[in-house]
Amino acid sequence: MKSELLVYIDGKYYPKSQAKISVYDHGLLYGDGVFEGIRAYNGVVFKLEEHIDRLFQSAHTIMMNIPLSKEQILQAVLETLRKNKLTDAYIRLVVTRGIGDLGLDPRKCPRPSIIVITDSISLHAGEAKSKGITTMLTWVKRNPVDSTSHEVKSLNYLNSILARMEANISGFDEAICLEKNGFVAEGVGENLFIVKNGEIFTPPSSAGILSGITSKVVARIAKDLGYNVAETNITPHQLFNSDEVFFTGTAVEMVPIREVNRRQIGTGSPGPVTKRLMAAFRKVVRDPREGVLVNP
Ligand code: PXG
Repeated sequence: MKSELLVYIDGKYYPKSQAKISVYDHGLLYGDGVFEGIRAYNGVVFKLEEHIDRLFQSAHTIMMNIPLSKEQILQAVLETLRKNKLTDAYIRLVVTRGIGDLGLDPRKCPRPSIIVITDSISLHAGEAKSKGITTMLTWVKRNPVDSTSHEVKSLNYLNSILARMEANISGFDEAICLEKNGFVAEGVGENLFIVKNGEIFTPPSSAGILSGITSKVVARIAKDLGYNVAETNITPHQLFNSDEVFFTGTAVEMVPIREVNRRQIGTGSPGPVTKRLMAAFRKVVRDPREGVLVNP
């Protein structure tokens, strides 16, 4: 029998079935905490330092002092992977506000808890990547920047979960959220790009979206290949009439979108720019210079 995966919680390692935190943890009671989703490819943790930087930025905004340094967090991630003998993995790094009382005041929580889950992943997502996925614009607006927006990668994902549920019950693969003025924002856990006349556009951070690590890499790849890439407001009409549309994100990597609210995008199959960027992206994620080695 395969032994259970080990989970890091506050400096100790527990088998998955015993990896538990308190019901008084404000991460559970109020969604008070921050997280990162990270991938390792072939013994390299892709953009690990960037993910840890973003984790600390999220924590800074919610005024939570992570009780370890960035280097200590990085070592905890690597050690968890090594203990589990994982070279290709999905990593969930979570920092909760910690144990408090039954009131939302975070001053009652003396010490945040740090959790590192490393699990195996299947690298091939089936037909989604070769054929593209169907999407819908939902009524669930992305929270604005003067609210609990997705700029902070917090444990509050109900906004995304509501949007995803609408896609599920309507028979679409994924949802796309608009921001409060009606411009296109992002997917539930993915950033969005469109291609029009050979140029590439993506929504600005004023849309209340997460500043994606994958989207930054994809934009850089596109620029290196000679494409113009610009952040700009995108209307639903512009989205429907794009030549190509795709999502980026740690979980989905890059995935083409072939339909939005039953409007076919381009030819209805992944376009040449998307395919070219996907091929380049596949190489970049396996480049040791783009991440941190699990076994240095
Ligand atoms: N927008 C939001 C709201 C996200 O949560 C992204 C964009 C893409 O960002 P990155 O940095 O990953 O390129 C995310 C990331 C999941 C899952 O389990 C979701 C994310 C990351 C990892 C796993 O669906 N969201």
